[in-house]
Amino acid sequence: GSKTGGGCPFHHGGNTGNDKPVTKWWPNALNLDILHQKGVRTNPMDADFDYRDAVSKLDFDAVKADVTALMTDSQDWWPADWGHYGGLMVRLAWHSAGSYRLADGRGGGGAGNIRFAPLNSWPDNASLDKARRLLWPVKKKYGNALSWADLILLSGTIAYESMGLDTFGFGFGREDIWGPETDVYWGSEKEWLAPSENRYENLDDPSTLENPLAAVHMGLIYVNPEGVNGQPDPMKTAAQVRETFARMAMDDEETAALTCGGHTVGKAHGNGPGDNIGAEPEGASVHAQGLGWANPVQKGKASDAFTSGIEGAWTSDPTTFDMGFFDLLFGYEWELKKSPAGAWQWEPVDMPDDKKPRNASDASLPQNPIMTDADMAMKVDLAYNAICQRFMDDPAYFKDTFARAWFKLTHRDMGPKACYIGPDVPAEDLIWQDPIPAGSASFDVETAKSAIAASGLSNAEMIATAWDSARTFRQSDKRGGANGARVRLAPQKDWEGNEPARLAKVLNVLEPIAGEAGASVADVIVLAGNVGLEQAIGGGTTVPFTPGRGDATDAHTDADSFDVLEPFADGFRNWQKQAYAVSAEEMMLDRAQLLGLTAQEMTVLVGGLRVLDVNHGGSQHGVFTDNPGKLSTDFFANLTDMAYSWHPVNDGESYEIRDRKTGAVKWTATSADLVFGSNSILRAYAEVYAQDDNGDKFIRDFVKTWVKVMNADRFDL
Ligand code: HEB
Repeated sequence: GSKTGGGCPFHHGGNTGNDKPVTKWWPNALNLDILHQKGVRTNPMDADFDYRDAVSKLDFDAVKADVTALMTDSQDWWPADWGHYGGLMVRLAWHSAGSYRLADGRGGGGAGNIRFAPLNSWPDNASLDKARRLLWPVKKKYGNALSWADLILLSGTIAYESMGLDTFGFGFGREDIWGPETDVYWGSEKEWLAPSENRYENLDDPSTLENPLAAVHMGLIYVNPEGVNGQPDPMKTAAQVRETFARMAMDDEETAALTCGGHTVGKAHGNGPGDNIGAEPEGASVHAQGLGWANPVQKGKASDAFTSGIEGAWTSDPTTFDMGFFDLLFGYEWELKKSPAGAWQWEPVDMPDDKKPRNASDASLPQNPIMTDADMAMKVDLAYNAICQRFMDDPAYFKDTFARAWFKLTHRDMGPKACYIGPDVPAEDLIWQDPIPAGSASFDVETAKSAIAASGLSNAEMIATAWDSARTFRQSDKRGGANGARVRLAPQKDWEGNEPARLAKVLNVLEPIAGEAGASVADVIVLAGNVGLEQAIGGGTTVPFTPGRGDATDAHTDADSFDVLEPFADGFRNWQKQAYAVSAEEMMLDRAQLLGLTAQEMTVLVGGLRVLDVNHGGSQHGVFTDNPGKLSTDFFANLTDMAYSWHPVNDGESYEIRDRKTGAVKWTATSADLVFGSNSILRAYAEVYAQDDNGDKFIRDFVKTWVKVMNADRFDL
């Protein structure tokens, strides 16, 4: 504000900065923003724009030719090392994909999130702003038909092809987002690269890294290249590499292939003190125009670039995909040195000049190659060493293993094969795609429905089973969901959240009905949920159903990688496996985000499911109705009724809803019930459904949201 009270009518930083969200005063209040990230108002595309449609019409050959040409079209404002951008583009694609973590499926390159904070400004992503700027002419030319997300991953793949690797294929189909993701937890540190102790219970035991994180420091994709907390020790680094790569679903062989194949090309940049490197993109001045890490001593030469502070290439010929990484790592002894920027790096003992890579700007200058601590880990760790020996014995095997691991890395969060578009989609089914055989879409739905209705199963049993089969879906990496009926298979059939005994009983009834009808079990599970729902609504309402789901078998199912889909809490069925540090309503919110629901949809589903009496284990918490089993607005009407008061019992473990006049306990609840009355936004939605005029709307909205969840994984439609 100004001293005079006149002056500029606009209050600096009023509501345009980032430090004062209006809710900052109440840091413990549930923040529903994660449910509303992809609003129509932030998306600049026309309402009828469909990216999958647009990209299918792309001139794929022309794009690939343009990206290939770009690799060797060095620009003066950021000259290419040895005249080839291959290494840089591979690193862009890898850092874009490498933020993926299996635990919640979040992160990864599937949405172009590296364009936005915090990823665009992570210290580990230095210089990748330049890589994206180099790609801009291609993005500009192909426009809406080529998303940034697709272009970024394509550029790394084409880079490899242009350096001599036969890649495994490429699928297009990644739709861009238009602002930072707010649902991804990257860690609680307030300082970049804060010491690793912050996120481990015990730094010597890498498995104690805080879940779901998959990097050892804030701002890093994986491990510290100089060693654990910057102290070189390849044995220790090996353990960290193993754990962080496992958290993105990579085993030892894939990890070794990726690391060795990754560093077969390109170089590390740290040819100088790096003292006065400018702010990262998000913190730089307006005139930096979105670029960061300005280098005041760069003299327009590739060899001046500063990124990690480590300096040098890994191989003798860093623009060719060859066996050079192994030749050098295993062919020489390596000793610890400091780079010109003062970073720890390993350099070879007594390497003849003719074996050395050349300076990135001057092909006449031999320069020592380097290994990071993580590269040395491939030699000193026994398991990685054995894998590398096999790769060296059989280069074709190495190339194939690398090509497959690269494909997995860059496609892991895209969902099933049905989501891939374009001429280079590999025909082979891969186990990590969670393949599902096609099911029949032509069976007689009405006959199947009659058989289900006559089966003797209760509405609650059918609704709960359908819900459980569908609720594993997560839009983050498009895994889980009702399709495939993996709820029949290990490990899911034994998850406590699925009430194994009830599940087995229901499946015993539904499986023969599916056989009889010529339908998949997956379809019949969902159909039975619909039948239960229709009976609970009454009055001839039909719940829309789209047949065509298939049944996966154990052979289609990588059981280990399904463990991460196990629900530890389900606010929709008012259950949690045990007491957690996180509140029931926070876990419900997180699950709603993964299901792709809005706050309104979460509200209508919870309120409806409560009165349908389908809580886990038959718990009566939140069943605020005198007519359990009938779909009604009672949950909302009673929650908002001042005839009752609300009381915590057992230290807030649960709540009692008492009649104000008599003091009698009318119902019980959890915080996942009462939050719909306490949180001002959820209360606003609860009031909508409690209103006398919205009974029909409630039924309509509930059915619509139910169908949305049942169909969330129907990428085939
Ligand atoms: Fe890497 C680079 C580390 C993995 C690919 N890397 C790099 C660097 C570093 C690293 C430090 C340098 C940067 C600058 O520029 O300075 N990595 C690392 C680690 C790890 C890795 C620690 C874990 C083990 N990578 C990786 C992978 C891949 C890669 C997996 C793929 C596949 N990188 C890469 C490339 C490069 C790098 C290509 C180069 C770039 C340029 O050239 O620019």
